[in-house]
Amino acid sequence: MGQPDSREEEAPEQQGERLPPGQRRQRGWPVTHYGPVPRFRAERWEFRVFGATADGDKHCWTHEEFSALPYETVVGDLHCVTKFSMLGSEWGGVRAATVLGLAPPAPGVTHVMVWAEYGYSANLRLADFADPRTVFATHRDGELLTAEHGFPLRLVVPHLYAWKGPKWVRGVEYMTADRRGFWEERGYHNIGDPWREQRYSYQEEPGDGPAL
Ligand SMILES: Nc1nc2c(c(=O)[nH]1)N[C@H]1C(S)=C(S)[C@@H](COP(=O)(O)O)O[C@H]1N2
Ligand SMILES: [Mo]
Repeated sequence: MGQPDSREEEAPEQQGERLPPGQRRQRGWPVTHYGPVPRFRAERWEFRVFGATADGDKHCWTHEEFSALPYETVVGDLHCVTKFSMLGSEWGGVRAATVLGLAPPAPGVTHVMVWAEYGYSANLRLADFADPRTVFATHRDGELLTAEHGFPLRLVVPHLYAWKGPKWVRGVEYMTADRRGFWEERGYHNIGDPWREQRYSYQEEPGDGPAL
């Protein structure tokens, strides 16, 4: 399963500092998602940016076009709210910031909804989406993603719980107000910062999210 992880050799204290509260380190890469794994059909696939774009238009990329966008790598951890963390993967793909540059949002945009196959969605604050660590990944540690892990494209937002990173992602909606995504409507925290242990919606404070 993948290559040996050079970060295995980290001192335990360093690993500890990288583990958010209540998380334990998982070796290997489990598969976690709701529902079936979609089948990829290149000719039917497109990536869409829509909603409150600066020019009012939808922006679409075919799989071939999206694959030609600048490829960058980001080292980041994956923290599942069910309490395991996979530390130190190198994610390769297109930074969300690149997409924002190619399809700029209108001035009033504060949040985005990231959409995936079968209607899975996750909402993010614009700043979390624009963060340089946020990447639409095609690869992990130099290897193409497998179908179970989101091939052909998944979002990785290393500084938030992993449900904020849809696998099989198909587009982004720019929003001028916040709206809850799939898990955020089903009891999970609207923001999902693992360092603040924002797991469940009952922990939300005023201003953290729209009324349930
Ligand atoms: N489309 C989709 N993406 C998803 C999910 C899902 O149910 N559907 N689950 C999320 C959750 S809760 C986690 S922990 C990660 C798991 O990614 P992995 O299976 O590659 O480890 O995917 C996230 N992305
Ligand atoms: Mo998760």
